[in-house]
Amino acid sequence: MADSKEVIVSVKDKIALITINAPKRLNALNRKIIKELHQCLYDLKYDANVRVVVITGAGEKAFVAGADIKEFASFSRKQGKELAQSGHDLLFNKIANYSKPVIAAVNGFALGGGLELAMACHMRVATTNAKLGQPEVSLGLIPGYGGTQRLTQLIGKGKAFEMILTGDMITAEEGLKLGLLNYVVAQEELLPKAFEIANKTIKNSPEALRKSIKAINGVFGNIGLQNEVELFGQCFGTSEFKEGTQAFLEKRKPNFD
Ligand code: DAK
Repeated sequence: MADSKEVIVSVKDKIALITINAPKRLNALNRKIIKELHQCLYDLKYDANVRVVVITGAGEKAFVAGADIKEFASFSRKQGKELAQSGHDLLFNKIANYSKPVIAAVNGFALGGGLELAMACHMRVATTNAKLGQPEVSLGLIPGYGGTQRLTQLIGKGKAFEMILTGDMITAEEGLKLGLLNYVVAQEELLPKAFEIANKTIKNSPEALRKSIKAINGVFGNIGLQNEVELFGQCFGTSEFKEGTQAFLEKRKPNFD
């Protein structure tokens, strides 16, 4: 099984716990982490001792505060599109279509690619201090890992427009009301609650679970995701993307006038 410094896996009582372990940069996703997560999920898929997967972030501040802005700030339009596609293929669609239930245990900020990761999971439990948002427009980008599609599917068009176009974060309580989160609990209850749900699925037929996931996903097509990849790629190479990412790195507000 792939175990490394930035992605840690432990298995107990048929539940695999994957921890993204880069708390100094709030568990921001870079290419290395995406690859490691992909490898873990691949291994766990064929591990007969594992019936359900829980994904969380290290520390008490963030689940994942987005894709690693330092890494993607220099990407070209071509790289942006290619990497959006490979991110979908390697991780986000893999999770959404995984043959075993996947639960996100959201322990703090879930922003941009972090919220997209949580939304690719089949269920989400969060701590009371969690903050959820798609702030990509402040960087001159659109959500590129399925956010325009999965957020709209989960909370409806009106609220998805509001979250994506304002880039505002919402609280865990609001996320619960909108149906973006399944449960909100205190920090110390996060993993116990995720494991409680996991255990409820474990007692059921694995084949029926696999087919249920497939059937539910069948409600939604893939055309929207393809469209998102194309539009996301177009954002790279624009002067607004340069300004947005530069402003973040320089710790100032962007100027899109
Ligand atoms: N990337 C890189 N570093 C990050 C980061 C991120 N997304 N988020 C936080 N950090 C780093 C900070 O730079 C800081 O590092 P140092 O300055 O200490 O070296 C450290 O984590 C602690 O963060 P703060 O000092 O900012 O902590 P605060 O409590 O003051 O603020 C915050 C917490 C979560 C509100 C703030 O860190 C923040 O606004 N973070 C950025 C949120 C954000 O905009 N996330 C990115 C959304 S865009 C792609 C596909 C998809 C995407 C991109 C590319 N391709 C296929 C190419 C998706 C894009 C996104 O996710």
